[in-house]
Amino acid sequence: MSTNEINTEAYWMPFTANRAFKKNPRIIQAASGMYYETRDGDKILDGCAGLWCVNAGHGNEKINEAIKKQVDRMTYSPAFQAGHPLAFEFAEKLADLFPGDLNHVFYTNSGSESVETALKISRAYHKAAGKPEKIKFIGREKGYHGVNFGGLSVGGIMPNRHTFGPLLPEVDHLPHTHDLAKNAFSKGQPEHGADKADRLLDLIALHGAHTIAAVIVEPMAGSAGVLIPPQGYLEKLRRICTDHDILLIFDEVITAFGRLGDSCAASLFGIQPDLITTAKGLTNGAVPMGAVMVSDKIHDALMTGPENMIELFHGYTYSGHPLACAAGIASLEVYAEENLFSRARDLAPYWQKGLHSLKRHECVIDVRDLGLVGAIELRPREGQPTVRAFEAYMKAFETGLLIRTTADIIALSPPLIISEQQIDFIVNTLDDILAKI
Ligand code: PXG
Repeated sequence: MSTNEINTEAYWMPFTANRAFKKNPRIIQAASGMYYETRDGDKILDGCAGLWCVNAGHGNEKINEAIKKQVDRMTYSPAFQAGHPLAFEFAEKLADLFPGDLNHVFYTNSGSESVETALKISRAYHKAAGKPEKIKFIGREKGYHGVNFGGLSVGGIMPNRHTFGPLLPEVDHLPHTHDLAKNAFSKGQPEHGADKADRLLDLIALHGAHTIAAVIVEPMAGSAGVLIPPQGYLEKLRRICTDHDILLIFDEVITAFGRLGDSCAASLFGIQPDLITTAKGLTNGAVPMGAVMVSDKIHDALMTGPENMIELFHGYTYSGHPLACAAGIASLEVYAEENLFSRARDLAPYWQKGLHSLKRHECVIDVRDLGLVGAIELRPREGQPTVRAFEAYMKAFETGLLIRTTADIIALSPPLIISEQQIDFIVNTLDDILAKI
């Protein structure tokens, strides 16, 4: 059976140019380790770990076995007023993995739901702590926090927002930190831009700290095209938030579980947020799941009132789903057994060197990297934004490499099991393509 025998009409695909796609569908039918297999039998090297989620590679046997075992035992149990063993076991392991007093786990089913959950918990916390007027959220330009209304409101990517307004009121934004004039071709964290965090002081002066519940940022912005935090920037945000009793939420849907060479960005940078949102690598992408890591301070403030009363009126039918918990526990075991977080850290210099060699192409205006994340920013063609990058995407796919593009930026985030030879393949393939586009 070939691709053109699939009827593509009924499926409205997410974040996809549906009409163009359906004229020339790219159908993936299997995946193993670092590779996809198309319906035409071609092997494609996964340069993006799925959508930043398959950190241990595709079809990991241990994770698959854990899911299969749980399928035979129990595929669902009620999430409200009852629990199953794996949900508690997984929470304990996550509390051990995340830094400091982030000892409490609220399960969701996606990154978007993790963001909504963290925003709601922030408001609930201040209410419980006797400061009900602290309700405002501060996001950031170019931020991506999923697609639900809270996440869209604190997010800062215009096309995602503009069709769907009005969004949440009581939201303001920090400036983004992208600065090609000062930071182009930085290796790792760029030098300039920590002062952008001072804009939080301006927003505090404008709105009053007594009205602000939380600041939410991606420690490294992924979707907007890989924006690495300038040196000292996140530290400054932390200090200002602490000084003004504002909660700091790190949205680590992309950065948690090894992507940057540590368990999460908070650990890598040694900065303690009050909440961390996760998803994706939480289950190696095998079963949809998200989780919010919550500090003792916030959790304890909400564990009040009569003991027979629900403390937080929030949750999902599938919170802590048994199959997701089974996949999540096995994923953490695989990450530990295969030392994947330190593997990412050890490979990072090789990765960095390869990517930065692409600087020589005339169309390349920036190369960025951190851990096993990379971005190559292309000069947009005159009057045709995004076209050059999408051409690179198509050429890469035809050559057997899957990349992501956003605007004119190529984003790379391979599974952490990648070998040096496979890094060479990515770099050499892009080298050929960048010479032609
Ligand atoms: N927060 C962050 C920081 C994210 O990166 C979400 C929330 C939402 O997660 P869900 O599970 O609801 O999709 C994300 C998701 C890309 C890309 O290639 C990025 C995401 C999703 C799909 C593609 O840039 N990030």
